Amino acid sequence: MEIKSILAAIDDLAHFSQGDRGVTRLAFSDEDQAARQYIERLMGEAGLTVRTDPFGNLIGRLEGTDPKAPAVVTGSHLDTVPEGGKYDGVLGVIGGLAAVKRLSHEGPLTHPLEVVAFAAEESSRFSHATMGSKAMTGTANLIAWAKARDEQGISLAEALARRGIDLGRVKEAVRSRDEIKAFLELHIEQGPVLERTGNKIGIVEAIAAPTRLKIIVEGTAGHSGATPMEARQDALVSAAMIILAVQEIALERHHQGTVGTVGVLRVHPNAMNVIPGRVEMGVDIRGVNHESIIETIQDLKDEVSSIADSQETPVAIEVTASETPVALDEELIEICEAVCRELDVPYKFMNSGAGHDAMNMAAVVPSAMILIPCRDGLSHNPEEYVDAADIMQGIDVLTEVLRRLAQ
Ligand code: HGY
Ligand code: MN
Ligand code: MN
Repeated sequence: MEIKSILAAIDDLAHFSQGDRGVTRLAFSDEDQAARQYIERLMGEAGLTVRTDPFGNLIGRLEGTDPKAPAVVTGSHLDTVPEGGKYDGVLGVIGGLAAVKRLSHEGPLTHPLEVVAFAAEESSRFSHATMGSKAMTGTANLIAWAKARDEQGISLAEALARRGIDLGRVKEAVRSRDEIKAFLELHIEQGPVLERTGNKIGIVEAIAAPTRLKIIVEGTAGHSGATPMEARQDALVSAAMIILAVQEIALERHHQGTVGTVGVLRVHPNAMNVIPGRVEMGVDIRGVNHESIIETIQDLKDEVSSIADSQETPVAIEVTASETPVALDEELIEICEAVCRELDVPYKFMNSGAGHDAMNMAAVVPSAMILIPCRDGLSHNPEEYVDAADIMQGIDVLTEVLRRLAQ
């Protein structure tokens, strides 16, 4: 029975993970490689021809009756955040494959169908998000990628070389816009809206894009016991004030859909008896209202400089990513809506707070996203969970939309 094999595949993939809490399958890790090989096998068994592009994107293809017709593409990613869930990204790859398999049993459609497992969608390892789809759409930041290193100091180039991929050839992964007719991504919502409103499908109108900052606070390391309180430049105290400022400033703009998070905090030398001399923070600001994001960043810069002055701890701010929110394709959105209506599936138009490969694909080809609810809106968390019935409903809608686009 189809749902059984889909759930089994999701569970199998969850075993390709490091550690014992949730799923940890970082980009180009051994676990990621094992997951890709697993998907490659499933694609082959489904009768797709499989290739890996010059950046490591895995592409399964089912020919149509017209070999010159542009492909209708679906897919998502297999890599995860540390201690993440087992559905983020995986649902779009397994669900996309299930949809194409269903269509393959009905006989060939005009357009070829493709299922893509994009490489390195999560920024967790190399601090750059959605790298595979950026490589495919020619929007890779090659200068920044050449400098990218993970926590262990392994460069992106080395990590790729271990997989037989040459970073110097990433440009060869670019696909021309006439190769692809449309891109559709099935994904879990990663937030609480669908569950709260009792809808089963989210039709995405716009995808929030991240603006990311690296903030470095320079204090003065000192003896925690012998240094009087009034004689300190404690970098972590300043950092704590900045963290609260991020929250307050983002809360003021919450009504515009802007959110702010400090997800990375590195304290040096991180010793109990040393006043922190230096702190590095990673700040993630998201939203679909570009104006609001710009104002949020400006307010934060003003607040940081006054904290730096009052605490006598100089602060440097580096913008490490500044992507613009993306509106998805109106025609595809209409098709998704028509299919939901015909299948009598309760749906809601919404924005995606999370970033996705569809953001980059939308720059080149008509793209759309359909979301399914996740329990309590939890994601990037070992407790991430979606109902089997919701998975099947998402695949039903995806299959029907793909059919209409490919026939
Ligand atoms: O960070 C994100 O939005 C997603 O997990 N790629
Ligand atoms: Mn994610
Ligand atoms: Mn994802």
